[in-house]
Formats: sequence, structure tokens, C-alpha cells
Amino acid sequence: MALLPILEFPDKRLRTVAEPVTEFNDELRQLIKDMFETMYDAPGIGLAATQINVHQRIITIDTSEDKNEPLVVINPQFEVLADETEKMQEGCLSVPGFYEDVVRPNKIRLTAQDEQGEEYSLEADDLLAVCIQHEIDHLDGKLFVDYLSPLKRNRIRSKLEKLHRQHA
Ligand code: GNR
Ligand code: NI
Repeated sequence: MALLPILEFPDKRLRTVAEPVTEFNDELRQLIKDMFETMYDAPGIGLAATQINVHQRIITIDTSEDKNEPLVVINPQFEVLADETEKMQEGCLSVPGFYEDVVRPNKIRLTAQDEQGEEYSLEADDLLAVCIQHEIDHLDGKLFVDYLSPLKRNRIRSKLEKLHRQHA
């Protein structure tokens, strides 16, 4: 098992578009174990492979209270199921210390593969729906700060760059 370092905004590698997974092998399953360990340790409710500088379409999620409902999401696709949206305060392990409201559709159907390559589909709402969309954004090189005003985004960028300089 291993804890993996998490890339932080404005690192350009977070803008990489991830490639589909084609091989469902033991190496993939070990990476997923390490992603769960890293996510639970952080702690976070989701982690996209992009955040650990692996540019494949792999996500780990656990939005349960007791952190005992791991969800493996590979090669995800989703459709919006209702016109309803939800404004939720989002945070991101790649944007540490900043929390801002983001509006997203709040009912979706996720279709994805598990760590064996088995396809599944589920309906998600509220926090899980938001988390799935936040993580799929990562695989497409997007961050929640992209939904904020340029002013807010630039303030966050400056503060994180300053912190990174201090810790360099
Ligand atoms: O831990 C996380 N919490 C969270 C809260 C609201 C909306 C999205 C998230 S995802 C985040 C972990 C993370 O950065 N995943 O990419
Ligand atoms: Ni994130």
C-alpha cells in the first residue's frame, strides 16, 4: 500500500485529459487500492487519477458516513436525469483550504466499469451526484475553480502559489 502525492492547483498537469482504461489487470487494481488509501488518508470523499498524476479514466469515491462504501468508477459516462440543480459548497484536495459554491445538476445516471471491467449503472443524487461530476471534471482537466469568477479563481491561484513558494 502507498500514499500518493496529490497535485495542487495551478499545476498544469491537472489540465491533462485522461485516456480510457483498456487493461483491467493487477497493476490497475493495485493503483486503485493506493488511490483509496490516499483518499481516505487525506481525507476526501473522492479522488481522480489525474490528481495523482496518472492520466487514465479512474476514480475512487466513498461518500458514506462510515467510510465503508468504496465505489470504483472507471471510464465513466453520465446523463443528467432532471432539470433540478443544486448549489453545494465544494472543496478539492487539489485546491486545499478553499471552499466555494458550485451549481450542478443534482440527479444523474452514471454508467462505468468496475476494477474487473464489469459495466454497471447507478442513479445518484445530491452529494454523490456532485462528487461524481467533480471527479469526471478532473479526468477532463477541469477543476471546480473553473466555475468561479476569474477574480475569485485568481485570488485562489495567488494564495496557493505563495504557499507553494514558502514550502519549496
Ligand atoms: O473531499 C472532497 N469533498 C468534496 C466536497 C464537495 C464537492 C466535491 C468534493 S470532492 C473532494 C475530494 C476531491 O478533490 N476530489 O477530486
Ligand atoms: Ni477534486
